[in-house]
Amino acid sequence: MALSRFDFPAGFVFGAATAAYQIEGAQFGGAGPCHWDSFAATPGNVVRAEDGARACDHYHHWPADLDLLRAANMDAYRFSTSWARVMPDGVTVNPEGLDFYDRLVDGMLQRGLKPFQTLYHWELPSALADRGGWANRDTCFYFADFAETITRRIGDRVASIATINEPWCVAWLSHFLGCHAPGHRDIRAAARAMHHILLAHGAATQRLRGMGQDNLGIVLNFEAVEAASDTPADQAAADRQDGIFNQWFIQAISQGSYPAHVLQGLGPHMPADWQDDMALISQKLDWLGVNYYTRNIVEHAPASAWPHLRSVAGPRPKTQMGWEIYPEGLRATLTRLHRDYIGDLPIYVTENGMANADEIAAGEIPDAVREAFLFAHLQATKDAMAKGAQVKGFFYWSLLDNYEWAEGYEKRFGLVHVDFETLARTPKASYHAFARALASNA
Ligand code: IFM
Repeated sequence: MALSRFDFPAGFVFGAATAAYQIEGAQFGGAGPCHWDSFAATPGNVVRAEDGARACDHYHHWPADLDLLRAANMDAYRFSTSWARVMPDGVTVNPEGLDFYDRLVDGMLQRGLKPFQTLYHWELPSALADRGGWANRDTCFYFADFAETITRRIGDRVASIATINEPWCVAWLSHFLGCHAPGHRDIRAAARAMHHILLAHGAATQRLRGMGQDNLGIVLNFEAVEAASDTPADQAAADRQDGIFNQWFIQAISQGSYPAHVLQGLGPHMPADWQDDMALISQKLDWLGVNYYTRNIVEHAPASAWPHLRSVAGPRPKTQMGWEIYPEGLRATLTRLHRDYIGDLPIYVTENGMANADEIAAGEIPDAVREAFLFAHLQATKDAMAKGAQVKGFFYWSLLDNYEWAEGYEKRFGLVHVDFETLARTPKASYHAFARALASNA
């Protein structure tokens, strides 16, 4: 039998997540250009060169979108506030941007939804990208200014604030692998971004604490890393991947250090005196956000440069992204964090979901595969809680089909289908199943 909210402790928070650039429509409301606009405008970076100019036009459809959350019996909405909307050149305030988030937060409260805000979900203003973006230390302190500005406007009404969404994507995926904006493939830029994104988190957290703001956290992504074989070479490759993806950020935040086996590769490229920043990076947090999607099976790649590794496909069914469906990895991630890093610090599963090639048939979208995915991961969350992990909430990614970054609009993660021509929203079968599970008489 499917789980319901009554299988979780009273007060456990259920919701869905989105991010500004992926849904709002960057052309509206005086938002400035961000590095995703220029990345998408460069041939070969994004499927069909699509960008977030219109996206789901949530900028104008937000009341109906919030109604969808409420009608699904959700308790909370995880959203992000775009830096480029609030400060189009990274430093100068756009009053229209502040007004938009003010209305949005009030709209959540009017519907009984707790606002879970994320400050940085990847819209780096182009003016700051021009000055080196996350490879430039100054960006961290401009970010703290942005954090202060938006918090002065809506901080009195949000339930929680996350500084950064998925530092691994901001730093490694975007500066080493070159898959996301700004599309660099450069180990020196990557090492700097790996450190500066954490410094930005630290600087913003310190600033917000100084203003008396509480319930501050960060959202990290984790994957279930496994070695392709038990050879020492493959085991060591898996260890390096685990170090870069899973250990680097949480070890810095919880212990004030970086994993030694990752520093072997990144050390020569790190910014000067990085050790001096570790106290700021590892200051107290109120909660940790965990995004989990899949397993990554890794083998040694002898002919390539450090970190000498590549991924191989796993045997399980895959999502539309090609990501292997592996719910037990979520249980293992949550229990590992509790056991090895954060003890009883509250955890929220801030993202978990799957892309599927959904199609409408007679007004219905029978995405049984997503329903099974969702409930398997809720069960994995519950299993981790039984082992002591202090999980306090779960957010499905995503409320709406949206702009899936380098994949454009092709990959559909939503509980709600979006027709990108007409912008019509149609709840899928998984939306209805989640709504039933969250009903107070479920
Ligand atoms: O769409 C993204 C989101 O922006 C960050 N986490 C992963 C999702 C799926 O790729």
